Amino acid sequence: MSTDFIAEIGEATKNGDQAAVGELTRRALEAGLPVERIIQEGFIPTMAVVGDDFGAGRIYIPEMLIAARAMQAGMEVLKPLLVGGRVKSLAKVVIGTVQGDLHDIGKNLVGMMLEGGGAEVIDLGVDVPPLKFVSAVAEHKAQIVALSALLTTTMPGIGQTIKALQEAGLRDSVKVLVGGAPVTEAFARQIGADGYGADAAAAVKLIKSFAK
Ligand code: B1M
Repeated sequence: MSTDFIAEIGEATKNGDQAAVGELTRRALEAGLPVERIIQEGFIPTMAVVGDDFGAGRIYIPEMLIAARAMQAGMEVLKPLLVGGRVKSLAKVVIGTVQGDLHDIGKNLVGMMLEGGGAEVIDLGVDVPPLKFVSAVAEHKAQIVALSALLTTTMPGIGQTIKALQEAGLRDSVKVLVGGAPVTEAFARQIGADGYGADAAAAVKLIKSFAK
């Protein structure tokens, strides 16, 4: 029975049926499926298929966008369970998708999981210029900056943000965590980040180690 929910959530996400995704996600939770399974087995592989279909020219941007919106409808249902209700903040984290990049699903998931892990998250959204990250770090006295990039063409925005933090004299007071599909551990090291998260769970683990 539980496998059917996962398959149905995947199918409805791929078809961009927001109402069905929301409803199926709610029903899957009621049936006892863990949140992590719904994300890891339902949403993420579906978006990978959507990406492959786009890459192969089988679908176009509108279809990719409606699938993303459908996944977001499901994530809205899961959000209260991911975020929980912490009182004491583990760390203040400024998060955003770098300049030129409009992808936000992975970044939102990382943000939600970080909140769930006890961090206070200041989300700057998408297409965030380096200086906006710098101002937010200064304003909120954040201990961590989390930078997401989904395009190979926007990955340099990560390095530019690190440079802007250096120029503002803030680099030593923050840890920089980076991630996103094209980002690798080697790239993170090369541009001088403090950590690389392959997925949202890895990002939370790293933040916890930074906060120690
Ligand atoms: Co775009 N897109 N897209 N897209 N899109 C990709 C990324 C792509 C791989 C598709 C493909 O061609 N196969 C490709 C990039 C190729 C490349 O550069 N390597 C691509 C392209 C080319 C484009 C456009 C350029 C298309 C065009 O216009 N010709 C365009 C660019 C727009 C822009 O940003 N300026 C574009 C547009 C879009 C939409 C707007 C239609 C939509 C985004 C909607 C939205 O986000 N609100 C979209 C989508 C949906 C995708 C795919 C299909 C799915 C992305 C996603 O949400 N995945 C994607 C294909 C793919 O990734 N397989 C694709 C689910 C999400 C949970 O995973 O974001 O990877 P992800 O996050 C993961 C990890 O990466 C990690 O944790 C998450 C999982 O736990 N993670 C972090 C992410 N950030 C992290 C930060 C961390 C740590 C971990 O620490 C800070």
